[in-house]
Amino acid sequence: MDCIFCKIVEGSIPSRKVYEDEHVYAFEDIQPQAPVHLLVIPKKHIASMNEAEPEDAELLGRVLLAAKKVANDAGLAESGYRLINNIGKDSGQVVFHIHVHVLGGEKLGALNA
Ligand code: DGP
Repeated sequence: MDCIFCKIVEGSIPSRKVYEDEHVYAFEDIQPQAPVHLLVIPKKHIASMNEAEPEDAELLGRVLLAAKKVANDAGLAESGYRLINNIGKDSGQVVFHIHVHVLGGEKLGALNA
């Protein structure tokens, strides 16, 4: 499987891990768009939310709860933060393995900037 995020999960591409459990992996984005910019991914390869199936419901819930945890661990609970999931080319998705961006640490711009 030629997927950079699968390779990050395996450890064959290095990453700055902030959280890991049996199903979920979270790490720092290599091109941060905010003072805190983390990525939270399921270990299972799913290309995008548009390929997610009903049997992935629990896993996707785990990804969102892990996003909350890493945001809180980064000190963002009080100031707030944004979770983003890009789907397909008009959204700007470039890595086709589901990932939730966790952005915060400053006042964020308009959603459709
Ligand atoms: P998206 O546009 O939603 O597909 O975001 C992909 C993000 O992944 C982008 O913010 C940069 C990040 N990224 C791409 N390659 C790597 C990598 O090898 N390591 C890390 N840590 N982040 C990466």
